[in-house]
Amino acid sequence: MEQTFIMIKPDGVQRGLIGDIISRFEKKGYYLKGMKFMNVDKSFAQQHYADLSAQPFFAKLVDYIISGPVVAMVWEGKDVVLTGRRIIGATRPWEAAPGTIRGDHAVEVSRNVIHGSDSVENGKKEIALWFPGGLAEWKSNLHPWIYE
Ligand code: DAT
Ligand code: MG
Repeated sequence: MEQTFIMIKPDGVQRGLIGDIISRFEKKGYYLKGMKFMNVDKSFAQQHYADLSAQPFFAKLVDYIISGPVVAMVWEGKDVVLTGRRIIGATRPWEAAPGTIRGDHAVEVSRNVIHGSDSVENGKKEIALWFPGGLAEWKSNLHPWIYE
């Protein structure tokens, strides 16, 4: 089973979307394996978005991520990386389909509410960065009702 790193960005927190977002992953049949409500500092945000450091919007992106608390999570399940990205919707909210998180709740690319890992490999890196202390271990009793 795959794991992905999901973060509700400061705008998602301020706008009261935490419950809605968690619900979508929970109801789908994925398992929450880690969750922290926290502020991140500048160097941590720069590390998380290191791949984008050459982009013209990098400084603005880092300032946005450190502008308030975020919800950092690890979700586990079959194909959760790609399917999680589909639940989140396109990076640019005007291209995100209705029914996706960004399609339903975001307008601007620079206020797009949520982050999700874009590959299994990057998911592993991000989980190691955000959850160095490890993850919760559990399995739902409903597992056989969700997975064959
Ligand atoms: P995603 O978050 O969908 O994986 P990404 O990794 O390409 O998208 O970019 C990371 C974040 O950077 C994205 O969620 C919002 C911000 N961003 C991307 N393109 C931007 C742009 N042209 N202007 C401002 N912010 C941008
Ligand atoms: Mg990305």
